Amino acid sequence: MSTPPSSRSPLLSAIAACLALSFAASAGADPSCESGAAAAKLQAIAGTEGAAATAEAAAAGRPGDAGAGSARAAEHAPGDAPAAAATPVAPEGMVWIPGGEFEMGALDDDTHARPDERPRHRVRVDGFFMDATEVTNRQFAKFVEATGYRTTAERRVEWEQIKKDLPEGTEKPPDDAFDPGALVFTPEQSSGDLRRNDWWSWRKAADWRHPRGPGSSIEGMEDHPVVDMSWDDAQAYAKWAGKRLPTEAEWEYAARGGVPGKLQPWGDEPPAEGRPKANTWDGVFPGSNTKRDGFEFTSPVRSYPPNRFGLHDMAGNVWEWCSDWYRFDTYAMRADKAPIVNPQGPADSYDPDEPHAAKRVQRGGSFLCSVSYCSSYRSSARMKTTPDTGLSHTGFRCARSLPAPAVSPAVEAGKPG
Ligand SMILES: [Ca+2]
Repeated sequence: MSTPPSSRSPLLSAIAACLALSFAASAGADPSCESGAAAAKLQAIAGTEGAAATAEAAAAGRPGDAGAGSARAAEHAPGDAPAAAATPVAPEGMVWIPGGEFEMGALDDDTHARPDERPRHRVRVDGFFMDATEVTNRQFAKFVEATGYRTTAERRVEWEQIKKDLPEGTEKPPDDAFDPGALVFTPEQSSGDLRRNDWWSWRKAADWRHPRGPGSSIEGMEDHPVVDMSWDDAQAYAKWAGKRLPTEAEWEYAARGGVPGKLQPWGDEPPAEGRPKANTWDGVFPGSNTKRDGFEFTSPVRSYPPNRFGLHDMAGNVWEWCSDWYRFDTYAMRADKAPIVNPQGPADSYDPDEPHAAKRVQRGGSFLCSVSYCSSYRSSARMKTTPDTGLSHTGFRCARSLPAPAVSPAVEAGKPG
């Protein structure tokens, strides 16, 4: 059974390391493999305007079994609803996700689920388009080439932005602590103590082109997901591409692929059994990786079979940003209002683990998720991270709504046909 990861934001971690700070909120917390979230913050500091970064831990959940009986019976196969309508033609690289209703959140007998994944509740989403894969280095490079965009990790961190996520009275670190950079996964430097979340290192000049820091590159990795993405970076790309980030509800609905009551997008079989189904951490995290799934770090998108909606890597590879603010009690607030229709997330953010930091939701887990630790490749697992945080296991994919129905000028003006 995994404990709730409560990773400190990367930026905060870096500052803490620099100042030998010890944040009470993080003490004793079990940073998940994704605690890279902490690293994310560092990155965030380095870059984005505005947001204070913090990254966190993920939660895992299993849609599952327990109330499974009733849950399964109650759920509509996604796709049922709009099935009668013609399937819209998806833009290149996207698939149509038919609207429907589903049970969002962890199943009753999910022993890995964290409190923020409950209670499970009914949600309805309209149909939408979703990228079949995570956004790749090739795709992101086109965006940067066209716009000259500089990512959060490529910008110097602004103290005024980061300090609002820190305990009051925190001293300003030396100037060089604000140089551009990002948190990089460095398992070789970890003590192996899962409570310490010490497998992330702040590397100056680490960014999406240099995911492992200076000297590394993405040459030959054009079809891998772009990483070190802050929420702000993801938003900028989506806007340029004429798309948007998916809501958290859309994301989970899409990940389940229209199959209710399953733990992961591919079903209930553990990732370590049967043929490889996703890029997760094989072995004992973070000390050894058997590469059973073929990869130690990121993998080219489409390396594993898609789910029933045609979506790849909805579990593992890289974490994916959603548009929603994160609150630990989002589901609790919905409990008596089901079914919730097209939820956009709460109006603000609150994470008891880091109450100063406003965070956005991430989903899907990454290549760092192991069954022995965070198991966030499960479809109900939630992660929370400050929007200016990007880590070497964090990327995104985009969604798009159907265009608004065309309205005849005559009708709009109230004129007779
Ligand atoms: Ca993913």
